[in-house]
Amino acid sequence: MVRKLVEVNEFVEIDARVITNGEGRTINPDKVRQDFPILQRQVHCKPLVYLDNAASTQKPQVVIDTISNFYSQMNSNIHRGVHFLSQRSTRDYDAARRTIKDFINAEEFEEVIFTRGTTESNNLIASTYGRKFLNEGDEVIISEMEHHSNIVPWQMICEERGAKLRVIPINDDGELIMEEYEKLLSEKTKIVGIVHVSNSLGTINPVKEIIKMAHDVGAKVLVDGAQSIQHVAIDVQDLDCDFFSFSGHKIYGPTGIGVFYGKKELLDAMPPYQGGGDMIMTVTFDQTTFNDLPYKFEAGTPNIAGAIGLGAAIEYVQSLGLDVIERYEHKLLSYATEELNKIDGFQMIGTARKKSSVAAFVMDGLHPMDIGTMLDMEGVAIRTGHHCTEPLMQYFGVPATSRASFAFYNTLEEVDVLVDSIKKVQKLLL
Ligand code: 7TS
Repeated sequence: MVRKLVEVNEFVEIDARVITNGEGRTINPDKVRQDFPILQRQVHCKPLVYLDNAASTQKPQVVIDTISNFYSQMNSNIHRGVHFLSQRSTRDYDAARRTIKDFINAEEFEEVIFTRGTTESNNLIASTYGRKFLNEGDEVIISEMEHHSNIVPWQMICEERGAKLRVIPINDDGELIMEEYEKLLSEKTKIVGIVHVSNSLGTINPVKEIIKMAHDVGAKVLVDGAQSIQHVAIDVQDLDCDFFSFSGHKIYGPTGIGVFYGKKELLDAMPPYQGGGDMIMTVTFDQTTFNDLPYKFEAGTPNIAGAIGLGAAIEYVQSLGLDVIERYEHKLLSYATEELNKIDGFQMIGTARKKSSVAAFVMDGLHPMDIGTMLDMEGVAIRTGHHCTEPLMQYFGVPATSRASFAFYNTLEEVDVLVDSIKKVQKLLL
């Protein structure tokens, strides 16, 4: 039964499973699951329990339909034709950029650049901003919990430019040691690259504070938002980040499309990433002048259907509301943490006070690969391995973990299936 709601943004649990906020926005898992066709399927004759959302999320019907409609009704290249289809696809491509601008609260349309994903975004920033502004003796700070895509591009550019890579250490709960970060900062620091939410631990880092501290020494900050964009409301102006990167496929959109946000004055000062069509104003054999933002960074035919599909995904998320999503997922994670911790021999890797949607663990006497393979036979999809964070695995002294990662379409009952399946594996293998 729905209780009377008094205050806007007050959260109310209608029953054990459904959450609504003061504006009447509701996450009812039974209802939202209907939007995702793949969630209705079976795997190995068992209902699919999809808990690999940190790797990639499933797509709602509206995203599938948007992509299908693009190819069946609108397909054409953008920015190049006077004909109807080209103008329509250009309009929708730009509309998707506007949707993203509003979603992350960028000041300008031109500050949202389409890429292939977070990996390409991070590489783009290192290769353009890094190559132009890093010099011998400068320093780049990253953290011990970065994804390889926010380590390797910086390692490569530091080597090329004679700069030094410094690393913020973490504690045993998987939280950044902020005092150590403060000690690393100096006038030599030019760039800080920091993950917002760790894909391997779920830790939510205090990015606003990190950014403020970096700015105090004159450094610029890239926030890797691959794991935050789908879970936490992002306001790039409030964060005051210089760059923010994310992938479409982690926020219920298509693969092969992503975004890099940058402050306009920095984008203007940066050289292009790739040369080719669309990124130029004029070309002669002597000289090329570059196009305006955002096109300066979008050489060649982009992933038009992907961008439009991502716009649809973000509109879908907005229609649900990130505040209720966040609240619902918090409830799932708390329940999962409580129930998993009751299993003998279970050890959570990543016990930060502020966490989002990730339960990574090791089990006494069981290899993560065996856990993942046997859970799969129960229809439960989790991820096992180093999750592209090898230095983090080295810190915890494990070669790999098992990781269940949640989305708003997961249910408390699916957490029960996960827990029961792990116990079954123990019974069979120990
Ligand atoms: N940064 C973080 C924090 C990530 O979690 C990932 C992907 C990336 C960057 C790279 O994103 P991509 O879309 O360019 O590949 N993380 C994962 C994961 O945890 N399991 O599979 C991919």
